[in-house]
Amino acid sequence: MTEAAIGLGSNLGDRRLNLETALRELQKTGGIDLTSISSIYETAPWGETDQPAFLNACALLETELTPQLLLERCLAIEAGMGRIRARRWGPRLIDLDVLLHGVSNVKTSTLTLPHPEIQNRAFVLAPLAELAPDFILAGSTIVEHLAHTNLEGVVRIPVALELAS
Ligand code: PH2
Ligand code: MG
Ligand code: MG
Repeated sequence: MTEAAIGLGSNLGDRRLNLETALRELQKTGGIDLTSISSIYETAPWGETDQPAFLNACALLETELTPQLLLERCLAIEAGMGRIRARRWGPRLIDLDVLLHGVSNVKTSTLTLPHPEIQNRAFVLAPLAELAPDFILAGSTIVEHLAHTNLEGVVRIPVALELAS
């Protein structure tokens, strides 16, 4: 079993329900055991700023799946929930990004691990710092990266994600 981290985001529809549905789908997957879920953060859109605010969160899981199979499962959950891929960085019902898979370093045409943008994105660092504060990425821990990040527009929501259906 390998510990992996997933980043979740939604800025269309019932955003919290979308995050919860995706987490339930992950949990139902053979070879995946969710172990912890971060707080939810409401975050200003990054990249393309003319779109609704996101809810972001992170989850840790224990998995028997390879990085590629975990990615494929995430993409299948997104598609099953009705995500339509329109613009890069545009609005989305659900986005599931594989952030970390143990200490794997992967670089294929479809997947790079660790996710190359973790340390540049406050909406990933804030939730991930709750779950993996001491994980070292590019020579610094997640909390150290977070300390050097502008947290403007990143607000922790004091309501936990609910997995029970
Ligand atoms: N995801 C994007 C583009 N911009 N901005 C925020 N705040 N949160 C996201 O999850 C996000 C984004 C593309 O995946
Ligand atoms: Mg993303
Ligand atoms: Mg994605």
